[in-house]
Amino acid sequence: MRAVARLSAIGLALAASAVVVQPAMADEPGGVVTGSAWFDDNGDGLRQPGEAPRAGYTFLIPGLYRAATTDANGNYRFEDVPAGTYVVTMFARQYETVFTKSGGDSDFDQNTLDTEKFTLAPGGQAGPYDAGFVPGRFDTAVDRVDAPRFMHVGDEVDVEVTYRNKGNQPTPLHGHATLPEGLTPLSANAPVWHVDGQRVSLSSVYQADTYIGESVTYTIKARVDGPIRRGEIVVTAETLGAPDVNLDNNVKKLKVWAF
Ligand SMILES: [Ca+2]
Ligand SMILES: [Ca+2]
Repeated sequence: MRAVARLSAIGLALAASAVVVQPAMADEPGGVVTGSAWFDDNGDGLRQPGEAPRAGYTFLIPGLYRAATTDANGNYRFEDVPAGTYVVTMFARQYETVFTKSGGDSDFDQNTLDTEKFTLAPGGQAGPYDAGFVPGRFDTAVDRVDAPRFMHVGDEVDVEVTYRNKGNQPTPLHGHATLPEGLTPLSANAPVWHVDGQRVSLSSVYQADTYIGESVTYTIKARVDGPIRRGEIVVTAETLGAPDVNLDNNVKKLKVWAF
């Protein structure tokens, strides 16, 4: 399992801006980059007849600091683009509508939100880089809670919590773990964590995303301060700023004993 925090779209746009843009010579003609946006009704990554264009979607070429918005027919167009190597990406991160799967008619990666890199010759043409959209679906889950089931007073133990991104877009992973009386949380290895009594908040750092299907595991260090009889470790997953479409996988519990 990879537990990787990645930059958000904004971070990616800034990182991509480090790509060197060859300035056009005065007599070099500019190039054109085109594409379109549509709504992928059946979510198959292919554009069937009847799947409607999307107007008003704005795309960005990060190294150029230039944006283009789709017209009523769903088409966007960058003109006078100097020769160079680029990607096209979303201008601003969206959550309500996200990219459909790529590899068919949609050229934008669901996780990086970028097209593949392409090189534009002087006066050249690139594209069309087409973007299919589907409704955004946030689904974070508690995949696993692990700790010694039988502990001894005085032990220091690890409580491992694994969260997984089961939605259709990159997202930070957050949650809480509440330990039973007798098991005192000391610290956690999450990028952002906080202990409040028996409750530990766990979070990937602000705007760090976990890719679709990926998981992160956080380890809580705890000390057994007293006997525990059928105590429960309760772990919850939470989304930030968007409803989770499946709440059934947001809680996991583990029974523990200490003597
Ligand atoms: Ca389709
Ligand atoms: Ca969920």
